[in-house]
Amino acid sequence: MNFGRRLLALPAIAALALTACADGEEAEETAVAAVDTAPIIENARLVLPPVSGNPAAAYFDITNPGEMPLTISAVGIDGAGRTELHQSMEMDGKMMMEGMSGIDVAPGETSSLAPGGMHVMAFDLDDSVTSGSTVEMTLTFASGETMTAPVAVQGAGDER
Ligand SMILES: [Cu+2]
Repeated sequence: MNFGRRLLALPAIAALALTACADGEEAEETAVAAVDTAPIIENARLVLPPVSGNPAAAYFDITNPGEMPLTISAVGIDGAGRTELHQSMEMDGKMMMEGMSGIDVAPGETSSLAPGGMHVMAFDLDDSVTSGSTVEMTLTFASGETMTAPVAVQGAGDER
């Protein structure tokens, strides 16, 4: 019977897969730490546009409890045809938006996407995305890892 041996072998394989891109001696520690250092998403909301057909904006706070910098490279939102990461800024007295290639979250820090600042612009919203509903967003990190979080859908006039 080598059933028991097989069970013991599984964690070792998992650790190898997780640490494929970590270097050398700290590899095993990194794998263990990864379990406790998943980013924390809070306050996620998608604010519908005042005019139907215009893009919506999603905001959230993300905390990085880990010891390595995190970079969000994309945020997908269920029910949106496509999304872009934007940064709002004032230019010549007008609010403008510019595309961002990624959003950094330093170790131990929280980055906030909020009105007037960074946001996820959601285009081509499905009619099923209505105020009071919940949609799922999927964050993709520069490392290639992904995570999902629920997003509360709010009407244009609701408090952000
Ligand atoms: Cu925008």
